[in-house]
Amino acid sequence: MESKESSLGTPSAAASNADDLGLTQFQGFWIPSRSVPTSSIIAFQKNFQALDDAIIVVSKPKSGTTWLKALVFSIVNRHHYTFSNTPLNSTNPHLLVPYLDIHLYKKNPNPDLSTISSPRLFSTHLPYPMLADSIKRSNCRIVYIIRNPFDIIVSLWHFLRFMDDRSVEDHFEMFCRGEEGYGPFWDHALGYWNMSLEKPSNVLFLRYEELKEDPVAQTKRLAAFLGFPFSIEEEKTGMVNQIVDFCSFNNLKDLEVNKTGKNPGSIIPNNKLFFRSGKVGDYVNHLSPTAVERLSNILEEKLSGSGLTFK
Ligand code: PAP
Repeated sequence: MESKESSLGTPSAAASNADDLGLTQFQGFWIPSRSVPTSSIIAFQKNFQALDDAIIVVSKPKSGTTWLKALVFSIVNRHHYTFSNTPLNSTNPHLLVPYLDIHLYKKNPNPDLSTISSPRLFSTHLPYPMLADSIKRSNCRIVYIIRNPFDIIVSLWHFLRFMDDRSVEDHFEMFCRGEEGYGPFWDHALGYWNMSLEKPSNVLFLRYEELKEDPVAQTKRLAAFLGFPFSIEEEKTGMVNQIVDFCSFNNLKDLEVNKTGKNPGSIIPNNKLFFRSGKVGDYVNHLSPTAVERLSNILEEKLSGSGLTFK
C-alpha cells in the first residue's frame, strides 16, 4: 500500500477496492451483496405487490434511517399505543419497519405479508430504479431521507469499524468514485429527488439536517404526507412535541433495547452502533477542507441542473 498521507484533497492510490468489500455492481449500483444477495433483490422485484396503503422508508445507510423509522412508526400508530406501551420501548426501530430486501425477501423469496396490519411499513436502501414495479405503479408512499454526504462518510466509517479496518481516507476515496454501498450517492439521491418533484404526493424528500433544525415542523410535514396529519387538538395538547421527544437521539439511545440489545439474525453486533453522536457537521473533525472541496466539486458536477444541492 502506498502512503495515505495525502490530505484527502487528491486521489490516493491506497484506497481499497469494491471487490474486497463484497460490493457487487448490479443494475447500475454497488450492492453490499454479502448482506443483500442479489437473489433477494430479484425476488423482491418480482414478487412484492405494493398495496396503496404501504409506507416505504428509504435511505442510503447512515442518513437517519433509524430515526425516521421511529418517527414514522410513532406517527401512524399514535392512536394504538401510548408512549409507555409503544413497542419502540423494547424493540429497535429496524425491526418495526423491516427491510424488504435485507429482512423479508432474503429469508423467503415469496414471504406472506398478508398478516401485516395496515398501514404496512417497510424499508429499503435500494435506489429508485431498483424498486419493484408494483411500488412505482401503486399509490403507496415513499419517504426518502438524505443527509449531507460528508457526515454519511464519517458515520459509516465509525459504524463499520467492528468489521472493516479501512481508514476514513479509504472510505472517502471510494465514495468519490461512487463505489460504496448502494452508491453512487448522487445517482441514489437523484432518483428519489426527481420522483419527489414528479410525484410529490407519493415521494417525500426529507433532509436529516432539516429534521435536526426543526423537528416539530418536519414531523408535521411527514405526518401530513403519510396521510396521518395532526389535528389542531393534538397540536394543542403537545402530541407532536411528545413524538419528537420520544424519537430524539437521547431518548432512543438510552432505551435498554438500544443500549444493550442486538437485533436477532443481524450481522450488526449491537444496537448501540445505530446511535453514535447524532450531530450535524461532525465531518469537520475528520475530513480536511481540501477533501470537502473536492467532493463538493464532484457533487456539483453530478447534480448539475437537477436543483438538488448541499450546503
Ligand atoms: P443505518 O443505515 O445503519 O440504519 P442510520 O440510522 O441511517 O444508520 O444513521 C445513523 C446515524 O443517525 C448516526 O449518525 P452519527 O454516526 O453521525 O452519529 C446516528 O447517531 C444517527 N441517529 C440515530 N438515531 C438518531 C436520532 N434519533 N436523532 C438523530 N440522529 C440519530
